[in-house]
Amino acid sequence: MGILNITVDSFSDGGRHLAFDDAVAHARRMVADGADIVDVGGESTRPGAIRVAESDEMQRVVPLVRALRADGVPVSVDTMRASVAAGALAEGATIVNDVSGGLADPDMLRVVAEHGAPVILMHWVSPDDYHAGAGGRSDYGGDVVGSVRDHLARRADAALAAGIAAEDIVLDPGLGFAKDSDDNWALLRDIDQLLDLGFPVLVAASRKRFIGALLADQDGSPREVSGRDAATAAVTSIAAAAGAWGVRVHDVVPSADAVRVAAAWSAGRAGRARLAGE
Ligand code: PMM
Repeated sequence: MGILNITVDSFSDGGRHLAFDDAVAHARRMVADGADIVDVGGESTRPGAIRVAESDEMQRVVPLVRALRADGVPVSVDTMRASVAAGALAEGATIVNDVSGGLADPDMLRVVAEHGAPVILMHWVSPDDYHAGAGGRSDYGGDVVGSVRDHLARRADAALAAGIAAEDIVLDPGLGFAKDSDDNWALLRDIDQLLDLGFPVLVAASRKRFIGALLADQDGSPREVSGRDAATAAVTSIAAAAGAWGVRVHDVVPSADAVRVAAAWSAGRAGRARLAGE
């Protein structure tokens, strides 16, 4: 999944058309580079980000989805708003990616169900539910993996109750959302526990702060964002080998290659098991 974030700046007045064309060209490039789907987002979902007005998000996202679909680009829409999801689905978006897991907008799961669309439900701590953890981290009672797993199981139940088909539900641990580095690495290490819920799992580690922290220099300064893609691809290869359904990344080529490495590696292992009569 290639990331296409449309920021406020890119659509400011004079640059509007240029930014639109750039966005379409970037999406095309990501597909040529090996992305199976392009994730279009018109609102920054970073914790603490100021929310974009609904009409602005619509204006950014819907025409772009229309243009991409006309080009044959498969699209997911990264939104917490049911209205934007509905607008994008009407234009042919294939998947709704809701970082709030259907919690931010009470109409979201119903809208997804009505369209018969797949949904990505991310683990999300609503601003009201922060437990005063340091640095925006939430309190997971010493068991971040169990807490995220149980939360995602409840969100999957809510989606099923809304009428979304089980095979249309994808879960995502929400790396970096109200979590510190240790939390993120624990969730990656124990991805089996999320896979055990029986739904496909999406991993979205690309260029995130915990990758920058891992690669910090001797002074402790995090690696700059532009230097985080090789480590992102390393996460991709391990996640893919562990059975992740997908990865959401900025730089497509290294991760597409990493997925192929993981597939070849796993196929080799399956072949050996067959030869050993396992
Ligand atoms: N992270 C961001 C945006 N959308 N969607 C899903 N499903 N999972 C994520 O972890 C996620 C997301 C924020 O990252 P960005 O600023 O790099 O897009």
